[in-house]
Amino acid sequence: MQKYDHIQKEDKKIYDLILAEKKRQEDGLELIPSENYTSQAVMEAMGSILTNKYSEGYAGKRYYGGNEFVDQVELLAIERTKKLFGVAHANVQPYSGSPANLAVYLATCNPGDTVMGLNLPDGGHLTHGWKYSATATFYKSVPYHVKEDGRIDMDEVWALAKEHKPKLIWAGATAYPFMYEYDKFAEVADSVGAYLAADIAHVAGLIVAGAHPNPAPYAHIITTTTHKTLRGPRGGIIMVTDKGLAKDVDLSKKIDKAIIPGLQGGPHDHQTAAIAIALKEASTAQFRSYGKQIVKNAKALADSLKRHGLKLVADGTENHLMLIDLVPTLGAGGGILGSEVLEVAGMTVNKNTIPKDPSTALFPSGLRLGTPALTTRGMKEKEMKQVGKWIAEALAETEPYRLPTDMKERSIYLENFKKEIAKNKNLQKIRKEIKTFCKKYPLPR
Ligand code: DSN
Repeated sequence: MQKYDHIQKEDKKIYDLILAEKKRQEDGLELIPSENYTSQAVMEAMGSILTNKYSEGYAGKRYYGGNEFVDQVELLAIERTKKLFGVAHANVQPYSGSPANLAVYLATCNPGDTVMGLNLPDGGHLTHGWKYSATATFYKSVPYHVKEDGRIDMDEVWALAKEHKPKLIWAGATAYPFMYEYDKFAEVADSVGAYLAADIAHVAGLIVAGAHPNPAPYAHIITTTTHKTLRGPRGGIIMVTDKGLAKDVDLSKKIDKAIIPGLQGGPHDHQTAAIAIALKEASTAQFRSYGKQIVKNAKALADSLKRHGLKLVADGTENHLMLIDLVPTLGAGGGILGSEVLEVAGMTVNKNTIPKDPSTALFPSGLRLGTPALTTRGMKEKEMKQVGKWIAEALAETEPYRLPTDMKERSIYLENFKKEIAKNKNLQKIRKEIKTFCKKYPLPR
């Protein structure tokens, strides 16, 4: 395990906080579906001397000298991306997923052009045109939605695309328990002449493992973060497919220009090296079985939750994540109560809207959870049964509580609720059991 001797000498406060966070990650169950544990090799690259360098521009065309080695690092990351996802071009410089997506708008749209993406409360991402995001300030956002059964309403996507003639359509989400139907999105985008951008941030690792369809034959552009199921450092990648180049021969150049000079300055070379390492790791047979196990574990966890009486959006999952609908047990807005009790019991999830949520995005009625991080720790279906049981037992402790509808009452109520559950004996018992259980599943060494 990584040592932090120098930090200990230089800055004891930060050292103590890092160790406390390390303990938190070791002792608890990480169920946030967008989080994961990177390898030590990835972390070493993140802490390497590459962080000292400025490299504005691209390999062979930098604005600064001294980039002969950085060029090779970046070219390796690019080649590995192209091979792994079967794409024609890759830009590995986006600082993370949101700037990667914004660069796609810059490359394909003019301010005011119409774009379509999944509505945020329906599971979509901020950068797919949510009303408070820059992507809706500078572009005309026409969101599409999911149906009662939780699946994307493709009839609505067709109707909106025909009516509004978008320049860009996003396929992707952050809280969607189904596989993405890239082929169907391609039919719509092609029929109205729109660019189709697949945001695969959540499922990139599953795609590489063959546990989810690859959008490369259907989309013009693919974006991803590198730190979710792909298990790399925090970062982003934009890919251009053969189909993208067939639509617009200059698309790769437009994407590269949108990143620099359009949006960013110097790339984070230490991050690029760590991404390259993660891509190498992701090309192994071991990673393929990891990705497949994520999905098996998600199904096992969903089954366990249902057996213990919890309601799931879409009644389960086809990928790495699921959404618990708390309306039957906690009423509207119960997500905050659910996520707090789980936290006290040693399980980290995030409160999330559910389709047609009767409450708001700030006080949603569901919980989003997934299996990428637990699978990295080596847990399998058997362990998921136990995790589901703990989740149900912990959520049962919310029984006496209901979120007040009056907004003023809410903050005092939540304050008291947090004080009470912090002392809850049943939650403390689960936390202790989880801590013991976690010792058998160490973080990557
Ligand atoms: N914040 C990410 C997630 O949790 O899904 C999306 O960017």
